[in-house]
Formats: sequence, structure tokens, C-alpha cells
Amino acid sequence: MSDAKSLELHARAEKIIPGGVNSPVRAFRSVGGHPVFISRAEGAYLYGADGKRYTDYVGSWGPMILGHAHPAIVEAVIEATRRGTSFGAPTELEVLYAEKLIELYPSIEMVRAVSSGTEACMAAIRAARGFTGREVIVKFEGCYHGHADFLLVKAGSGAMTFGVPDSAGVPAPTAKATTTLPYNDVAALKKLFDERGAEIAAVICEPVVGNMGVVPPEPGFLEAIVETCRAHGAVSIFDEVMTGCRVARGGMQERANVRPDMTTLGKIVGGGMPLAAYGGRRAIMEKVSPVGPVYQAGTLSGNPVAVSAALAQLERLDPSVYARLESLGARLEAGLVKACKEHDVPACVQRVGSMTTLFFTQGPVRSFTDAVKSDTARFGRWHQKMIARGQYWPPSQFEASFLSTAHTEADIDATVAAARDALVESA
Ligand code: HOZ
Repeated sequence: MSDAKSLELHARAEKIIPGGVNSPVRAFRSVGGHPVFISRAEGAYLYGADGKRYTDYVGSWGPMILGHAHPAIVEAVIEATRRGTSFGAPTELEVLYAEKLIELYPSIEMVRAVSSGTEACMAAIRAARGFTGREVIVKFEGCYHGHADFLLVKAGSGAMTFGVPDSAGVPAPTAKATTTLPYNDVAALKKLFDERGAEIAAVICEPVVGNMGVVPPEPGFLEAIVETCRAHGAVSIFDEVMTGCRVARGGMQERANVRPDMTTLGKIVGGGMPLAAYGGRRAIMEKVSPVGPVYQAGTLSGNPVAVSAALAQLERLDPSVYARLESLGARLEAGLVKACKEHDVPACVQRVGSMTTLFFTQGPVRSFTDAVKSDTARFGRWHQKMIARGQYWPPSQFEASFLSTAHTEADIDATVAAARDALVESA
């Protein structure tokens, strides 16, 4: 279980921070037990407040593709900090950053830096609404695009973990402008457009879902989104906050060879700092202020320290990174599948590259309806045993685990062995 210092810190934190955490899933509530408070991290490892070492499969929820405290990124941050931490004025770094994102994502002709994935999705939708002059947004059940009011409708991630896919505090008229569809259901998408196509501003999707656990798109699903939007004058938005530079350097759109109208990015492209971006076709992005009438701004947008970290990370993402992650991912998947089989556990492992989920349901999981069939109580028991064995797995059934290039084969084998023991003990 959690170390004594973490327990003490959590007790103090709970008195003054909701749930003792600054983002709900971190509270470990759906898996039982108490969160591990982290004192430092290096490579593939996190160290708890008492110094206990954990092999990390959360990776700050995705950004740490090269592992924690990568020396080149640390150096870039120190150097940038010496030159000043924030100017509220443009820098050459921001030009380099925009050029880099456009090089990696050919569907992006113009891009804007913001500070979080939530902001990126919120701003992309505002731009799409401004561009089309329409209001209706379509999202898929179990996809999570940050915590903006109109996106907390049948949402995944923490909203799903805590059974509040439709958050309190969201005005009914706001939620009404968002329509939801089942993921991977092309027929439902086409039917909706046949009925209401002229009202729809945008369709936003996670091109591989990470926020209800890993759910890959079925062949043709992403193409159908892009083509249907195009046929009806709506904007297709791929939320690649999680998948961007993760499932391939150019995200899922590179892997699937599909070009959406707009893309939102965060996590890896932020280099582990509060930095994200949204961009897309020039005609849409030219609606954004000060060129166009769609307002969006931010004091810390394109922050020089964050951009320096991001550039240092992005420069290092060559093909060898993805080959390595694929091989580690395959090893983890094979190990987990074997362990479940050996012990007759009704479970399935879903993986795309270095994103993996062990679902405690037979599977396959292709939608929200399938995902919620998971035995979350058993997942919770299994998770507690994993933490006790020094394995920091995402504390929710409905999240993806992430690998980094700092993980070794020995790390994966030790995790698989721990997972096998934890399966037996959590039966
Ligand atoms: N919503 C994030 C996972 N999909 C969790 C962010 C965090 O707790 O840091």
C-alpha cells in the first residue's frame, strides 16, 4: 500500500484541496487506497514521498515519452529559465515551435499554442463554430476532450471513472448543443448527418480512444468522420492530445493516413510542461483573433520555458523511438495476455503502440457500452496489489497506460510477473 508519508500528506491535502488532489483520477478513489505522493522521478521510475521506487506506467498521463528528467530536456529548461520565465510577447522559440508542429502534422497549416489540452479543444471548437456559423458539436461516448462545459457530455477519463459523464454545473442549453454517438459506429454518424447535417459545426474524436481505456478505431471509422464532415460543410477535429507523437511521430493521422480539418495536441508536444496547441486548415485558423473574429488568448501561451522543453523533446523523436516503443508494447501485451490466460481471468488487453489497457472484461472493447462492462471492483483490487509491488499503473480502469524509451525489457518482465501475482491475489 501507500507509504506512510503519502498517507500523512494526503490527510493534510484533503482538508484544503478537493479530494486532496489537483485532478480527480489522482485521488485513487475508484481503485481504493490512497494516492502515492511523488517526491521525484527519473527515467522509467517514480519515487514516493518515503523514497519507495515505482515503475511508472502513467508517464504524467502521456507526456514523458523519453522518460522522466531526460538530461537534454532538463538542460533546455534550465537554460531557458536563465533567459526569463515569461514575457507576454512573441519569441523566436514560438516560431520554431509552430514550424516544428506543422512539419510533423501536414494537415496543420496554421497553429496556435495554448497551455493545456482542455484549452486546445475548447479553442478548436470555438474556431470551428466561428468558421461554420453553426452551433452543434458531435462527440463520441467515452471520449474525453478536457473539462470545457460543452465537452463534459458522456465524457470519458475521470468523468467516467467517477460515474459523472455528464457533469453538474454545466448549463442545460450548453450541453444540449453537444450530440453524442457511439464510438466506431459509422452508420449512426451517417444517420445523424442525414438528419441534422446543416446544423453541425464539428465532429471531435480521439482517433484512438485513451480516455475509456485504449479503444482503437475500426478500419474506415476515421475516414468516415473526415469525409462525412467534408460532405456536409462541418469541421472534423482529431483530438490528438494523447495520441499525438505517441502512436507515431505524426500521431494517429499519420498512422491511419487520414487528414482531419483540425487537430488538437498536448502532452508529448508540451515536453512535460503546461503547453498544448490547436491548428488546422488555414481558412479555419484565419478566423482566430487578431486575424478573424474568434477570440482566444492566454498570458502563458507559448511560454518560453515550456516551448524550450517541448522542442528538446520533439527533436529526439526519430523512428528508432517508435520501433523501440512498439517492441516494448508488444512484450507487455503478450505478457499480460499470457498471465490472464494462465489464470483464467475474463479480461482483454487492448494496445496501440505504447498505449495499453488491461480491461477486466472479455472484450473486445469497441465502445463505451463495452468498456463499462468491465469488472471495476476487480480492477481496483488488482491495482492495489500492483501498487504494493511497486508498479505504478493508471489508477482507473478507464485510462491508458504509457511506456517510455527509458523502460527496459527487464522492467516489463518484472511488471508482467507482478501483474500475474496480482491477478491471482485479486481473484
Ligand atoms: N485526465 C487525465 C487523464 N486522462 C488525468 C490528468 C491528471 O490527473 O494529471
